[in-house]
Amino acid sequence: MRLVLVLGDQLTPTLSALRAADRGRDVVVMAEVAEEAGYVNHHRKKIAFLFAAMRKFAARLEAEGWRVAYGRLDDPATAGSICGELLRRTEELGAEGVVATECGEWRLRQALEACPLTIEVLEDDRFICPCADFAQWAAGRKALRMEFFYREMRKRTGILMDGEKPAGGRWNFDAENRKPARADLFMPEPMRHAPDDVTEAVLAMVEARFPGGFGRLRPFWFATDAAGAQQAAARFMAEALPHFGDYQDAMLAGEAFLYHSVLSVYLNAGLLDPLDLCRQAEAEYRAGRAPIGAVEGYVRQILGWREFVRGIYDREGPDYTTRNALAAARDLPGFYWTGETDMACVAGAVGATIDEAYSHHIQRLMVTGTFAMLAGVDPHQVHEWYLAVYADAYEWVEAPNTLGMSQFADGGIVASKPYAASGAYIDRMSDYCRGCRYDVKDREGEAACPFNALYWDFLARHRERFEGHPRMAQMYRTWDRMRPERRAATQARAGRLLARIEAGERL
Ligand code: FAD
Ligand code: DLZ
Ligand code: SF4
Repeated sequence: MRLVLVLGDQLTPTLSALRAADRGRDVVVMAEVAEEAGYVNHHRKKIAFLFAAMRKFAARLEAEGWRVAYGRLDDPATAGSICGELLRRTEELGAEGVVATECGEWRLRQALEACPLTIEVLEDDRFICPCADFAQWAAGRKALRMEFFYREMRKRTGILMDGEKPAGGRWNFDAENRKPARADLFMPEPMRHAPDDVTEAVLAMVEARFPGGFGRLRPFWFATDAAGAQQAAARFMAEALPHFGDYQDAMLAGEAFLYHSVLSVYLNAGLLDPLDLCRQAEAEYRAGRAPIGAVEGYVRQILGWREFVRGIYDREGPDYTTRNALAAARDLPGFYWTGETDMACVAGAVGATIDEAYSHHIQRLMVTGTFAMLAGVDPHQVHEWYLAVYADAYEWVEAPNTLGMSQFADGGIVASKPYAASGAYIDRMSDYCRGCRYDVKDREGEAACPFNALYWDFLARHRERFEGHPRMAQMYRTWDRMRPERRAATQARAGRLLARIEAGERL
C-alpha cells in the first residue's frame, strides 16, 4: 500500500499521482498544515479558498471510492508540515512508499527530497508544455521571448490555427487591444458563490486561527469546487470575453475586475484546466460570439504567458527568488499592506487586493509593481508581498512575474526591458489621476505625482545599464534635452520622496 500525496493546488481528479495509484489499495493523503499556511503572510481569503476546496475535493474522492486520510489544521495530531504528515500517515497505516505529482514550488520540492521516505515523483501534466520541452525550446537561444514560444504552443496544440496558419491571419492582435476604459461601459461581474456549510466552517476556522492575518475574509464568494469554477468560466466566456482584448490594459477606480476572467485562482488550484479554457474561448470565436482579437489575447495569456513563466521558473532553479540585478535595497513601504496612501492608483490597487485577494494584471504590473521598482524596493520583499496577497499566488507563476517581468531583478530573462513608466501611463489608461491628491502633470513640486520624479530618477540611476537599449534610448534623449535645472529639481524631488519612503512616512 502506498500513500498518494495531493497538495492544495493539485485538486484535479486526473492528477498524475492519482492516475498512477490503485484506489482499491492506496490511501490519499491531504493535509491542511501550518507550514504551508505560514510560509508567507497569506491573504485570509486565499487560505480559506484552499482549505474549503481541499475538503470538498477529499469528499469527492471518497465518493468516488478512494480512502482519504485528511488532516485538518485544527486536528491535535497534525504534524504541521507536508513531510510530517506523510511520516505520520506512513506509521499509522503501514504504508510502503509515497507517490506524488511534482510540486509547483522549489521550496516544497526540496522539503520532499529531504523527507526520509521513498517518494516517487511524477510529472505535473496539467501544464500544456512539459518542463523538458520548454528546456529544449530554450536551449541555445540567446534571449527567451514569450512570443516565439507562444507560436510554437499554438502550432503544437492547434489552438486558433487554420491549418498551418494562425486564425484571423495574424499571431498577435495586441495592436488592436489596449483601449482605456470608460466609466459608462457595461461592466460584467465575476460569478459570486454563496458559501455553503463546508466553506462556512472553514471561514470560522480561519477567522479564529488568523485573527490578525492579512486581508478581508468576508464577503467570501469564490467557488470552491470544479463545478462552481466551471460556472464562473462559462459566465466569463459569455459576458466578458468579447471585450477582453479591448480593455485588457485598462484601469478604472472602483472596478476591481473589468473584463478580466478572475479564473486564475481556480486554474492554479487545479479546479479548471488550462487547455480546456483555451478551447472554450476558441469555440466562442468559431461560433462568432467573440472577436479574434479578444480570444487571441486571452489564449495568449494562458497558452503563452502562463506556460512560459512556468518553464522559466523550473529552468532557472531555486535561487531565482534571490536575484537582484538592479541592487535594490529599500524596505517595502507599509502602505502595501494597508493601502494608506494618497496615491489614488496605489490605494485603489492595494484596496482591491485587501478586499478581494485579487487585482488585475495591469494594477499588479504598472501600479504596485512599477512603483516598487522605481522606488528601488528590495525585490525579495516585493516577491514575498505578491506571493502572500493574491489568491492565485504560487511561486512558480508569481516569481517570474514579480522578479522578472515587474522588477527586472532577473536582469532581463522574462522582460526585455523594465516596465518603467511615469504617471502619464496611468493617466492614459485609467481615471485614477482625476481623483488623486497629486498632480500627474507635475514632476517637481510637492504635489507632483510621485511616479514622475521617481521614473526619471530610476532612468538616471540605471543609465549605464539601459541607455544602450534600442527601446529606451529615446527616453534618455528626452532626459538629456531637459534643462539642467529641471533635471536637478526632478532628482531633488525624487530624493525627498525616497527619503520619506525610507522614513516610513505616508506618501
Ligand atoms: P485574466 O486577465 O483574465 O487572464 C487570463 C489568464 O491568463 C489568467 O487567469 C492567468 O491564468 C493567465 N495569465 C495572464 N497573465 C499572466 C501572466 N503574466 N503570467 C501567468 N499567467 C498569466 N498570476 C498568477 O496566476 N499568480 C500570481 O501569483 C501572479 N502574480 C503576478 C505578479 C505580478 C507582479 C504580475 C505583474 C503578474 C502576476 N500574475 C500572476 C499574472 C496575472 O496578473 C494574473 O494571472 C492575472 O491577473 C489573474 O487574473 P485573471 O484570472 O482575471 O486574468
Ligand atoms: C498555499 C497553500 C496553503 C496556504 N496551505 C496548504 C496546505 O495547508 N496544504 C497543502 O497541501 N497545500 C497548501 N497550499 C498549497 C501549497 O503551498 C502548494 O502546493 C505548494 O506551494 C507547491 O506549489
Ligand atoms: Fe497615481 Fe500619480 Fe495619477 Fe496619483 S497622479 S493616481 S499617484 S499616477
